[in-house]
Amino acid sequence: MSGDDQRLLGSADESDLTITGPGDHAAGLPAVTVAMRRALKEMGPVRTARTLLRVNQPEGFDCMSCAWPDPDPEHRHRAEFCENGAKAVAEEGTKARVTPEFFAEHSVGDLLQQTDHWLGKQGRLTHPMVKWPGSEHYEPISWDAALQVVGDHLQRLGSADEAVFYTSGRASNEAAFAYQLFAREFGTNNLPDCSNMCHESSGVALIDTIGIGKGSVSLEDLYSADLIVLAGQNPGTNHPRMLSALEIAKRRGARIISINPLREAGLVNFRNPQYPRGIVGRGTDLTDLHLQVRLNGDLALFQAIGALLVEWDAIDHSFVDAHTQGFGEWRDHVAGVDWEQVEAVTGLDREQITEAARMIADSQATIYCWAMGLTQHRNAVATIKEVVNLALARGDIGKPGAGLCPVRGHSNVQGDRTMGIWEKPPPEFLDALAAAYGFEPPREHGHDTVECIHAMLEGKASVFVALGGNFLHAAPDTALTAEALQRTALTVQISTKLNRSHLITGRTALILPTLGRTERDEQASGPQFVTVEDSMSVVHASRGRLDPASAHLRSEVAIVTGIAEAALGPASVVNWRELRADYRLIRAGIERVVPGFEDFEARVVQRSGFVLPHPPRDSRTFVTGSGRAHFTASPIEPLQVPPGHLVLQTLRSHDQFNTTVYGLSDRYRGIEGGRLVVMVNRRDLAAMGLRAGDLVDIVACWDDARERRVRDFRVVEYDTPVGTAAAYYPETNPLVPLDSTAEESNTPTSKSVLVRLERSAAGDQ
Ligand SMILES: Nc1nc2c(c(=O)[nH]1)N[C@H]1C(S)=C(S)[C@@H](COP(=O)(O)OP(=O)(O)OC[C@H]3O[C@@H](n4cnc5c(=O)[nH]c(N)nc54)[C@H](O)[C@@H]3O)O[C@H]1N2
Ligand SMILES: Nc1nc2c(c(=O)[nH]1)N[C@H]1C(S)=C(S)[C@@H](COP(=O)(O)OP(=O)(O)OC[C@H]3O[C@@H](n4cnc5c(=O)[nH]c(N)nc54)[C@H](O)[C@@H]3O)O[C@H]1N2
Ligand SMILES: [Mo]
Repeated sequence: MSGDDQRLLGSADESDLTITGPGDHAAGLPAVTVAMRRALKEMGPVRTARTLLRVNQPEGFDCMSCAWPDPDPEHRHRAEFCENGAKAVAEEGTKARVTPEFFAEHSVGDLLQQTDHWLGKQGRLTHPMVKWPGSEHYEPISWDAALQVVGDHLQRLGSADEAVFYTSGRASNEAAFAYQLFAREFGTNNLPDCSNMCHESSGVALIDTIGIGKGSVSLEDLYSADLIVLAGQNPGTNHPRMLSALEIAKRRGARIISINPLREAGLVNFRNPQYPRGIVGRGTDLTDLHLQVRLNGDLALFQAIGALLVEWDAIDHSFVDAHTQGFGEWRDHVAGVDWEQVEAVTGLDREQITEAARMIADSQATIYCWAMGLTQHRNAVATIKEVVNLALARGDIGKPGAGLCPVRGHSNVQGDRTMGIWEKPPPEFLDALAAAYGFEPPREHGHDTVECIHAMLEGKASVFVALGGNFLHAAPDTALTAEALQRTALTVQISTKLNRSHLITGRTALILPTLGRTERDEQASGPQFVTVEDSMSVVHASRGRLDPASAHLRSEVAIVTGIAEAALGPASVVNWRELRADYRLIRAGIERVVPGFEDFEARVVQRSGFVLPHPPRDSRTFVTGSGRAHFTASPIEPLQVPPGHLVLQTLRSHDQFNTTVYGLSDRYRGIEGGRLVVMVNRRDLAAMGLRAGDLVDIVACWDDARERRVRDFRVVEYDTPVGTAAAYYPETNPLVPLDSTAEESNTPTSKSVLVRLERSAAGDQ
C-alpha cells in the first residue's frame, strides 16, 4: 500500500461538512445534552444510569477519558464527569458487539474499506480471534490455543530483543506491572508506550532539571494559585473537568494567561454544567490574557519573559541561592535575548510579552500547565526546561499554590510509567525488581516507539504485542508504520474495540478481547479491583460494575499472565497463576519494588487513595545528582519554513479520543460533519490563491525522497497565526516523518510539520 492509500487511512469522509466558526465558551447546556444523548444511544437507559453515576466516585471506576484528578470525596459532585468522559464511557459500555459472525461476514479487505469511525461503532470485541498467514478472514480461536501461538512465536525468537511490548496508557497499574515483569524476565526492555508520543518531553525535561519526571502540584494548589499559565493545551475538549478547577481558582482571585495559537473555546469562557447558572448564565471568563503565539514560538516567549524578570530583578534570590544551580548562566543567556527574533518567532509584540511577564512578576504563586502544544516539537524538551527556568526564578516550586503541572493524557499513563513501563528503566528500579523476584533483568535500554518501528522495518523485531492502543494510527508516518507491522511474524492486539491496528498486521495476527474499566472483574479468589495514578500522583482504586460485554473476555491481568506462562513455561521465577487469581499479590510485588507504595493495599482502599512522594513538592528536595534544581540555557533555533510552506499542527477535535472517532462534531470550533479539513489563516489563503471550501492535498516537506501526502482536504478559513495551519490527528499522521522527532525525548513532532497545500486533483466540487 502507498502512503496515501485510502485503505490505510480509513479517513474517507462521510462528509456533510458545515462550517459555522469558533464559539467563545465551553460546556453549558449543549454539553449536557450531547453527553446524555450519546450515552443513551450507545448504552440504553439502564446502563447509562449504572455507569455515569459511578464515574470517578469513591466506590466506582476511574474515568478513562483523561488523567485529570478527582476532587476530595467531600467536594465531589454527584455527577463527576464531563461530556467527553460520558462519550468515553458510552464507547466502552455500548451494547453493539463484534462477534465471530461479524468476522466471517467481513474480510479484512472489506473492513479496510471502512472508516475508523465505522469500525469503532461496530461495538465490543467478544471472542479471541486469529488471522492465519495468507487468510483474508479472522476466525475464532480458543484462549489456550491463542496463548500458545504467542508463546511459540516468542520462544522461537533468536533473542528476546526481537519482541516488542507496547502499552497504551489505559492499562491499570496491576496489568502494567505484570506486563513489564514478564517482558524483563523474558529478557528485554523493549517496552515502548504511548507516552513516547505524548509527555515524554516533559519527563525528560523535568528529570534533568528537578530530578523527577512528574508534576509538582495538587488540586488544592490549583484552587489557591495567584496565577495559572496554560500553554499548549485545550482543556475544554481534552480535560473538561479541569475547567471546574480553573473556575474555582478564578473565583478565589486567580488570574489566567493562556498561550495558544488558537483561541480554544474553553480557554475563553466556561459555563459550568454542574451549576444551574452555568447552564443558563453567561459563565466565567477564564482567560485574562491570551497570547496567540505562533506554533513552536514558546521557547522564545518564555526566554523573553525570563529576560524581563531578570531586568526587573523580579527573582526569588533566596530560593535560587538555596536550591538551584546554573542561575548565572541562564541570567546572562536570557539577558542577551534578541527582541526582533523573539517577535518574529512568537508572532507577539513586546507589549504583550511584557504584560505576561508583569503578571508573573506580580504573582506570589504561579502554576504552569501544559500538554501536547509544548511536547510535540523538535525543541520540546528545551521549551519545557524554559518553563522550569521561570518557575525556579520565581521560587514557584514546593510552595502552596505554585508549581509545574504537565497535564497527562491517558487516564493511567503516569501510573504505567511508575510501574516500569519504560524502555529506559532506571538502574534502581531494576535492582529492586531483581531483589524482589530473584532474576537478573536486562540492563540495556530497549526501543521506544520510533525505534521499534525502525527495528520492525529492519527485520530486527518480529513479534509485536500491544496492551491496548491503536499503534498504526497513533504512530507517525502511517505508511512506514504499516510496512513495519506487516514485516513482523506476529502481531497481538489486546483490545476492547476494533481499530485499524487489527487490519494491518503481521503474518499471523491475534485479537485478544479484554474487559474494560466499567466491567466486573472476577478471578479465582473473587472480585478484583485495579488501581491507577492520576496526573497529580494520586493513586486510587477503580472498580467496574457492569456485566462484561461477553462471557469470553479476560482481564488484562489474566491475558498478560497467560502470555507469560506460555512464553516462559514452568521455569519462570514468578507464579503467574497466583497473581492472576488475586491482584493483591501483584500489589504486594509493587510495594516491594516501587518506592512510595508502602502499605499499598491498606492505603489504596481509603476513600480517596493516597499521594505518591514528590521530593520537590514535599520538601524542596531535588534528587538531581547535585542536590539542586538546574537552570538551563537553550538556544532559540527558529523553524526554517521554505517559501510557500506552512507549519501544520495535528490536533484533536471535540469528538474523538485519540484515534477513536466518536463523531464528526468539532462543536467548539464550529466544524461539523467532516474531519478532512485544514484550518488556515485568511492571509495565507489569499497568498496561495485559495479560498475557503477549496479541496487540497497536504504534502509534507522532509529531506528524503519519500512522498508524504494526504488527499482531498477541505480548506477552512480559521484564526490561526499567519504561516500556521491545523488539521486533525490521526488523519494527518501520514505527514509526520518518522525521523522528525524531538531532541532527547524522540517524540514525533506532531505539532510542527512543514507542509504545502496543492490544489487537489479531484478539483473543486
Ligand atoms: N476528549 C478527549 N480527551 C482527551 C484526549 C482525546 O483525544 N479526547 N486525549 C488524551 C490524551 S492521550 C492527551 S495527551 C491529552 C491531549 O490534550 P491536548 O494537549 O489539549 O490535545 P491537542 O488536541 O493535541 O491540543 C493541543 C493544544 O495545543 C495547542 N498548540 C499546538 N501547538 C502549539 C504550540 O506550538 N504552542 C502552544 N502554546 N500551543 C500549541 C493547540 O492549538 C491545541 O489547543 O488529552 C487527553 N484527553
Ligand atoms: N499526529 C499525531 N499523532 C499522535 C498525537 C497527536 O497529537 N498527533 N498524539 C499522541 C498521543 S498524546 C498519544 S497518547 C497516542 C495515543 O496512542 P494509543 O494509546 O495507542 O491510541 P488510542 O487511540 O488511545 O487507543 C485506542 C484503542 O485502545 C483500545 N482500548 C480502549 N480501552 C481499552 C482498555 O481498557 N484496555 C485495552 N487493552 N485496550 C483498550 C481500543 O481497542 C481502542 O481502539 O497517540 C499519539 N499520536
Ligand atoms: Mo497522550
